[in-house]
Amino acid sequence: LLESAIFHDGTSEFRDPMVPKAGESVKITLRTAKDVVRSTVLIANGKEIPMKKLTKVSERNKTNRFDYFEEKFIAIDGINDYYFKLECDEFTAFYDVLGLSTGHDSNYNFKVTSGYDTPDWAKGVVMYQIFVDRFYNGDPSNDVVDDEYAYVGGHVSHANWEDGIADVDIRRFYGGDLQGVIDKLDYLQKLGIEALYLNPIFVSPSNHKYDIQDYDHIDPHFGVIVNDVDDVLSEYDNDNTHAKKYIKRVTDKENLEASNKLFARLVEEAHSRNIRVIIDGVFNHCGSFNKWIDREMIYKDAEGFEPGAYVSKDSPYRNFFKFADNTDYCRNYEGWWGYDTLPKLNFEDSKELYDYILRIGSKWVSAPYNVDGWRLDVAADLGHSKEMNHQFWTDFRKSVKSANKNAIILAEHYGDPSDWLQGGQWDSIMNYDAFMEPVSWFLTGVDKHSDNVDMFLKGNGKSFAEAMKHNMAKMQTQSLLVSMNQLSNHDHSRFLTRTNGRCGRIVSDGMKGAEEGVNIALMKAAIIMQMTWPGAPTFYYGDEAGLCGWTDPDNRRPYPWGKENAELIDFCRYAIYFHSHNKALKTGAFKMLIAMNNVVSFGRFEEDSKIITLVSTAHSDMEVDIPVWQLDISDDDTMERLLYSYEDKYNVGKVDYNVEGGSLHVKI
Ligand code: ARE
Ligand code: CA
Repeated sequence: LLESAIFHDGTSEFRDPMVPKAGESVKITLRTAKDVVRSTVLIANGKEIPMKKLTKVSERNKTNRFDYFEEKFIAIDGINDYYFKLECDEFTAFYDVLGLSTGHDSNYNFKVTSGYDTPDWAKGVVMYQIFVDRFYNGDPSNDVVDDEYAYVGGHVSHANWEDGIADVDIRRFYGGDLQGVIDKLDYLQKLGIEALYLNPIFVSPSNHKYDIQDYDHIDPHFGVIVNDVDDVLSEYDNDNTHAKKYIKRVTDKENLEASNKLFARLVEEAHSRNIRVIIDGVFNHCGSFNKWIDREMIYKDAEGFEPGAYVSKDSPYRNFFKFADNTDYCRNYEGWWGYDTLPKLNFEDSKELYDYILRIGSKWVSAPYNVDGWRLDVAADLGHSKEMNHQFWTDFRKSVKSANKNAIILAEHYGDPSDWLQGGQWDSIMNYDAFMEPVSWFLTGVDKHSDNVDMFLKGNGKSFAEAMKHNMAKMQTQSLLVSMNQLSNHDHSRFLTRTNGRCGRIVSDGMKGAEEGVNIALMKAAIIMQMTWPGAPTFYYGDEAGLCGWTDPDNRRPYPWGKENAELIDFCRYAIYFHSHNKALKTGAFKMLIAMNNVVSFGRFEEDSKIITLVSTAHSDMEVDIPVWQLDISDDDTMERLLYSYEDKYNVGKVDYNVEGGSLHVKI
């Protein structure tokens, strides 16, 4: 009983303020089962503080099943940690982020770092990720043309949107651009999107733009081309010696200025619809086309440019990189994961580079661009040492937040992020471990790459709940509430494809079948979990329209305009609507209610807003009793059904349920 009733987390009803300043007093509330616990002690920052039991029946104890204990502690500078000791008649127990136990491990203290808050707008915000080249072509005049330049040993070319495939050839461009995003803002607003996350948009030769050529400018192929020349490579030019068109396009001042202006307009138009915009920050490495290294010798003969680090050992940018030997034209430099198109930046040896990137960090979140934050690429890789890495992110945060205190900093990170989430560095992460992966295993039995299938994990509610509990414990509440919760993105297979329960990657002979045997009901269940789980639910463009795809590059197919799954889009719109209109789904507390084979149920709650999610992966009907009393829902309450995913049907508020004996009886 105690185990089901006990509750505390870092949300505002249980910790006030949620994030204290140093020296401020923090009120901690602990809920236990009625008349089970004799006394409780709050152990905060090593000090034992006996807690007061509240005597008057409060609004949040309608069921009269709980006791509430309260006490305050004074926040120290830095990390505050705390847990609870409970004295019961027959035993002593402890309560921490993992729950109730008889032996407490200090790794699992509740934690809150003084002053380490995350932007309120980002808590539970509904985001939409756009891979710009593949979203919508709003301006054909800026499209990359056939043979405009050479990239990784071949010529670039223009692809046909109607083909609908993501060509294995990464030199193919579909022509999507910023004007296309502006043109589709109506669609996104109607869908209910509250923030956009754009994959890289700065000048770069690839369609993904993770190899940045110029951090100060939007790529004119995504922006505006005012000045152009008519010239393309001949069949035999496999370097960029004659790439006049490309060079003109990406270095012409007017092109660059017009492109930056268009981006400022995009952000302005998004803001006028209450849609935020965050962009991709790739700072671990730049691209080999960057004037700093200029391996393609794009800038070599252009006016007003210093020689790049590849062109000359005396280049002013030489120490922006690490070279194996001290010669001109040295191909031997460090690249990210060995890719020579992604030369690793050397923050250790160049203060100039360090300051340059910090300036970029603040530039784009300031006027006239006013971007609302950064997604940081391979953030844990940056620098050559741990010390440099943490130092850089500490300074980066200062630079960004002092320019725009509401900007968010979300890092791409695989594995345990806690070293960066203790305050002063990132706000949160792209949430693989405490969202994408467990949800994928539970619903589909397939991992996020579509590389492994494990039918033991499919429908294994227990292992789902355990994985979630441990991984969520690595984030403070204010980080968790802004974590980017995705089902798919540009590095992984699309969720809808994973519902086919199969492995597969694009291989040289072409792997087919990304849409064979997919299961829309599972996709909808996933969307419901995403919309009700703590964090910022983030769609990957096209997922809402039924787009399929194996991992990179097949996950980057052009958006299927005119061929969307309209019913799925409609479903997403409802799901987003409920998310946005129930405060509990943005900032509420989270409690797991059922975790057993095939069935998972959890609740979110805050004041009067209480949402229960029930998911079953079973192939037959079953009846489930959900212990909703754990959210203080009483037998006098009627619960309204909001969304239903089974067999492509959903309805809104049409079914009411009665609560009996503290449980909600549901046939699913
Ligand atoms: C492309 C092709 C490759 C090809 C290469 C060379 O996809 O197959 O070999 O080109 O021509 C960007 C592009 C990619 C591109 C890559 C290199 O988007 O399309 O590859 O640049 O040119 C790990 C990292 C993680 C990283 C992923 C991709 O930890 O940081 O791998 N993600 C970011 C971006 C990428 C981007 C880069 C990094 C480079 O989001 O889009 O790639 O800037 C497990 C592991 C993870 C691993 C993950 C992903 O879960 O735990 O460590 O992530 O798998 O596969
Ligand atoms: Ca275009």
